Amino acid sequence: MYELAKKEYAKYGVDTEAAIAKIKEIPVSIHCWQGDDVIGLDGGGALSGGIQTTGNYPGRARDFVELKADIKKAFELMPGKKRLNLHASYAVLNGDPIDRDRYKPQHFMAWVNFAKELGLDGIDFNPTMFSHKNVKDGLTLSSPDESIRKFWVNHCIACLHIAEYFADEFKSPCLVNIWIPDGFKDVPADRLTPRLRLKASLDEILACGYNKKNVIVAVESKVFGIGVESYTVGSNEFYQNYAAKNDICCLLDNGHYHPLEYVSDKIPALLAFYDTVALHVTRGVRWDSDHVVLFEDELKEIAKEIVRNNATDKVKIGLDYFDASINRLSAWVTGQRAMQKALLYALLTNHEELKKLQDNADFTTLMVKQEEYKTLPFGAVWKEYLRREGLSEDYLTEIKKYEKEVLSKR
Ligand code: RNT
Ligand code: ZN
Repeated sequence: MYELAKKEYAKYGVDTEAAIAKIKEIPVSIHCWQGDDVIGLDGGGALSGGIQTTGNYPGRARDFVELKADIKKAFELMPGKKRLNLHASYAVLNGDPIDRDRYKPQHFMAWVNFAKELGLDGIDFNPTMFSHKNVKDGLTLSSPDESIRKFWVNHCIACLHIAEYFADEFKSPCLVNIWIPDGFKDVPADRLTPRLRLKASLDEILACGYNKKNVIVAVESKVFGIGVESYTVGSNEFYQNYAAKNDICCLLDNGHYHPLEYVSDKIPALLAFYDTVALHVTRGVRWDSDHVVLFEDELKEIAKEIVRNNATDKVKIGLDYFDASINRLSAWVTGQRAMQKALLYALLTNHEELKKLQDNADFTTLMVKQEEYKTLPFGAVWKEYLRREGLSEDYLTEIKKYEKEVLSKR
């Protein structure tokens, strides 16, 4: 099947071998938080901040040991180059009565050892500014309470130093993504001052003297959240301007825009100005519901923008979804494989030819060719890629076995 597919793609000027070689180089950062419904290990308890997991499928990882075991099993079933995306709330405190503003590299040493054991490419990081008592009236970095605002500034600074440690350990830059839940349920009386306080907080964080070569700071905007419907402090315009003026990077989460806005279209807009663009790939069903990523049209478009603009080094791909209604390992693997499929699909396209058709205004041929691509034997190349990664299309049997032997006993 692969040999036939190879010939078929060659007719379009596509080298399947080159595509398989290329996809192996593109790292995808996999979120640790799918495994435990975003609860974390530092005692934050219930998830807050306008994000929600729904469902009560048995087998949630309840501690570090269980989470590690699940990550290990899930990662074994994922093809390609992998990074681990950690939230600060996954600190391994071992009883240390320390709060988030004083977390140190030592609290993440066990994660570094684990990631090395798995042979991962690196670790990415996220300050956790939700599920904590110091989220006061729904606000963190934009809080009018100076001690609250300061606490979260210090948390972010602590995270930047932990990120330096990750980068050193893996000899690979660490992306630190700042997302805050701050906003208001109903019509605000003042939309500017909270943003000015957020701006001041970000200024203070960035002035901490972190290693800019090793640590890439990103800011993640959002249009609304549950309970934060009327206004978010960290809006798209706010962060995009902040990032541009302060030489940091924007993180685009494709669940964070109006449903008729597309992140696939935002990626090239930002690539015209930025060296780095970060992504949280998710799947919103009617709202930012964080469903498992599937091999769907918008995901394909996102991957195309990364591949055809030669931006595989510039776009930092991270996954961000959490479904508690199904086997969590299947959620992890299905989403990561969908991202890989979309990348391979984009690599199996003769973009130069299609771009020429556009420039020559031959939109008839462009439309017809783009339709033809959809029925080329993609599945055969995907299967071959999996085979070379020591995997097959069937990951469910392995996961069901793990569910029976491990998850069902929790
Ligand atoms: C929330 C943001 C944020 C979180 C994770 C857990 O809407 O997408 O990135 O999902 O940090
Ligand atoms: Zn996100």
